[in-house]
Amino acid sequence: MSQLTLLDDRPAQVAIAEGAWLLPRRALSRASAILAEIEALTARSPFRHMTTPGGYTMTAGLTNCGALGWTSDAEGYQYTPTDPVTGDPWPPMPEGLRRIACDAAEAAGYPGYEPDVCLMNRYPPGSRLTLHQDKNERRYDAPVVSISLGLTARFVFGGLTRKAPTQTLSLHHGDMLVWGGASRLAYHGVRRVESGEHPETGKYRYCLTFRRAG
Ligand code: MD3
Ligand code: FE
Repeated sequence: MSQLTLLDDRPAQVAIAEGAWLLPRRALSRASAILAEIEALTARSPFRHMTTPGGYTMTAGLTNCGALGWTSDAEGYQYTPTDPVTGDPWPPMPEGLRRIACDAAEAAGYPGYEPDVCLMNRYPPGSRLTLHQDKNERRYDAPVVSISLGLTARFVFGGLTRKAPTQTLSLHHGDMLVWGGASRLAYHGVRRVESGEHPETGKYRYCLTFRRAG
């Protein structure tokens, strides 16, 4: 089941791990507005395929908005105030997006969230994100908040070591995750996205992840 409509009987908030929540459909009613924001933001800082320090090219296209943006190249991973492709500052984080992230964080028990990064991922069919930790941020007391749009993905998460057992979860159009507390440094990844056609995003899956990096 990859298209959920009338069959979606998931509750509004599901505990996934310690400090981690799935908020099914939370951004669904604002999905087209969010996609329009992505369109405008990527006209300024386009999606690009970054290189990893290991010499691989990432299969997902990435870009950012906010005061800082996550980048990867042969030298390593870092947060920078400017887009290395354009030389300009990353586009500011739109207030509407920031509000959606902060409201979700608050609903999951993290009031006062102040994200300074929105990392945007675009997954074409066949792309994936191997198991990793998000640990390039300066501090880990703030949660990571995500909005999934378009094609459904199987999200994999484990524990605090690479070999801890993993679980898998489907992320559908409009679903949000709030990932903090004891699970903030959990290993996680995204399985190969299967080809499909979504009425709002065509052949792509998008994921916006909000972080406090600075
Ligand atoms: C942080 N993105 O961009 S959503 C990433 O669906 C990333 O595109 C995935 O992992 C995606 O780094 C996952 C955000 C997320 C989910 C779980 C986490 C971030 C997390 C668990 C621990 C720490
Ligand atoms: Fe991650």
